[in-house]
Amino acid sequence: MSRQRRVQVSIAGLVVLAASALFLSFSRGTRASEPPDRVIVLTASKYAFRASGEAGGEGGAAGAAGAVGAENPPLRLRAGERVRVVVRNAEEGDVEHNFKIPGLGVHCSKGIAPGEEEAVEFTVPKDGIYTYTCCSHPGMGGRVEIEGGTR
Ligand SMILES: [Cu+2]
Repeated sequence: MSRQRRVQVSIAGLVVLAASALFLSFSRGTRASEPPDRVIVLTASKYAFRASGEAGGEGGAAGAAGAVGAENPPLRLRAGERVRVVVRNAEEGDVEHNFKIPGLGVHCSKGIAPGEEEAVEFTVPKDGIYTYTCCSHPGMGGRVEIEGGTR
């Protein structure tokens, strides 16, 4: 092996090492973000939210995963849990929706176009009654209730 060839081989080795280090740091970063305790899918159509997933509570949001429940159901959550809400826009017309929970750090983002979705995450506080709404259509939305809360 000539000296030049050896230099080329070690450069290739360095590139591979750097690439794997980069890959490892990325995958570690992904693992570090903990999965939420609960995932709720809110589907917006006909100017109302409907829930599927583990939104909890009888008479509230859909009990069984995948079932579609009442319009603008209360979201019954447990104090301290990490919740991910996926908001899907299923309007047939050209209507954008949006999502916020004042008081829980979930602010309006850009509009969600029909066929698109957006996810938000928050940690449920110890108590309180909050409301979720569409930012553009205040009539869309319901209560966020905290089980085991002090009020
Ligand atoms: Cu809306």
